[in-house]
Amino acid sequence: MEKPLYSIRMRSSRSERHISGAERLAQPEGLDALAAEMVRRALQHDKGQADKIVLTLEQIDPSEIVHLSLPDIRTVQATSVDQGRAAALSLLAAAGVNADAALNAMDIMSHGAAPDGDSMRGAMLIDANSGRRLENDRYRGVRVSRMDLDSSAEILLKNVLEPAGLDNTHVRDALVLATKVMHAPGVMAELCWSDDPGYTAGYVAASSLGYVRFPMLKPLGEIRGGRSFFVTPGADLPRLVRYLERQTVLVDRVGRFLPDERWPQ
Ligand code: WAQ
Ligand code: MG
Repeated sequence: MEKPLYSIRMRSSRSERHISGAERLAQPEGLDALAAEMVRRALQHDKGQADKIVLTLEQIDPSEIVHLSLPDIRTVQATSVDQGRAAALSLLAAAGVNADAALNAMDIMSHGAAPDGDSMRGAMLIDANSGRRLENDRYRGVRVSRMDLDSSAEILLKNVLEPAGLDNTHVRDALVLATKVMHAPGVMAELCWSDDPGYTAGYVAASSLGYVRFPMLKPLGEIRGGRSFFVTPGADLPRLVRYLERQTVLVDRVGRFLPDERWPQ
């Protein structure tokens, strides 16, 4: 008999404002340590100390797990935020996203994608041709959940990231989320940058490109961040959202870590 597996999720807020979230998978004996780590993260966040922390733990059916490999990790060193964003747009176009749709999504993210001008709690869904927003709730968006690395991939990834000075939860969590998203039925590409004021990096991910990091995709101190999932026109949206929110994904292999690239080339 396989050991049971649990999904553990955290979301934290202050005065009803979203601060942070996290999602992991673990066997029962690993849950208390993960819960403690999540509570610590929520209390020490760059965006302020949470006054409400919600933890959800749910057992998962082990027969429903999909196993995936991490993509190749690339880093594009641009000379400024504007150059980084220009490089990100050119990669999104290379992945098949309409140029106006990509530019519009980037513009919405930089102004705060929620109706009140704040960051959303989850991701926007953007039609990759028309640029139309498809998510039902523009405050929440779609939150990707039920994904993690298995213990051997965890160690392999650490060995890859540590020498590059990138062994932190931002990179780890973003890689796992991007891996799940790039295998989603109907997602062409993803654009992301953090909403944490002290973390300026972001990425473009697509199965044709890998995970392409940009160390400076927003100015230091900026709290507006977000995610855009560019959706293939005609995709089955309920099926896509169900996959993103509910399909259990365990990442059990790592990809390559490629040398830095420069932009402009
Ligand atoms: N599902 C969907 N959207 C999410 C999720 C999720 N589980 N978690 C966060 N978001 C959205 C939400 O709008 C946040 O405001 C935004 O993404 C940013 O979240 O290689 O740290 O957790 O150096 O702040 C990327 C670069 C870091 C890492 C991303 O995102 C690297 C990051 P954060
Ligand atoms: Mg954040």
